[in-house]
Amino acid sequence: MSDGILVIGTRRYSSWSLRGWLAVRLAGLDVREQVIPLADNGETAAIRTISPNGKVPYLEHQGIAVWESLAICEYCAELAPAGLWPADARQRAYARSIASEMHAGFRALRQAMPMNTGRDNRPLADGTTQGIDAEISRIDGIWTEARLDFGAGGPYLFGAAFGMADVMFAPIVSRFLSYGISPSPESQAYMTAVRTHPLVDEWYQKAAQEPKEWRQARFEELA
Ligand SMILES: N[C@@H](CCC(=O)N[C@@H](CS)C(=O)NCC(=O)O)C(=O)O
Repeated sequence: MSDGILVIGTRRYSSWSLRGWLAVRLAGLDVREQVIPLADNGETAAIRTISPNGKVPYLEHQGIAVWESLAICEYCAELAPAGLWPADARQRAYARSIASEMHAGFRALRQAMPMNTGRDNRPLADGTTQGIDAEISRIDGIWTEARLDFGAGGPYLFGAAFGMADVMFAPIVSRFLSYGISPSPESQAYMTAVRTHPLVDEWYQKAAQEPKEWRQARFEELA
């Protein structure tokens, strides 16, 4: 018997689900997974009956309910045997700040470039706006600064450990790869490290196995 359930949406598109799933897997929680195909209109009825905010990811672990990806990250980090936030206070503050910045922001980019794990290196036909470019530049700045200041021990934002800040930015890496965004050399190396992380790769493989009927024209036909 498992300790609960993690409810996620279509892996191909659900960027927030990817964050929750990575956090749960990194913490090693023994929960079963329920994948609910996302509805075309962004209001999936089945999710609304399960999750208090009507969204995925939604976690129930040992009778405790947690929703909102960042809250799930914090819950998992509390339970993780090795720290999923950096041990150093200054680095931890930076990691939490950028994770919160991600959770609350980058709306123009997220709207224009929805996650689609099946799209590879194909820029938007209409190009990007100033607003999107500013967000790309800020993300590139965050990754570059973290890598240069804190990342010496390994390929991730804070070195060897793939932690919660990486979890929060993993779907952005996916978008940059899908839409052919080329940031700084430091950021590009970081993107490769995230994409090839075993858990991220597992997510991509499972996404590729999802039924074709779950695909949505609004994402697939985005030029
Ligand atoms: N702020 C939420 C956002 C979650 C979210 O928007 N999830 C989307 C899927 S990626 C969702 O459940 N949308 C409702 C739907 O498609 O029915 C979080 O951090 O978890």
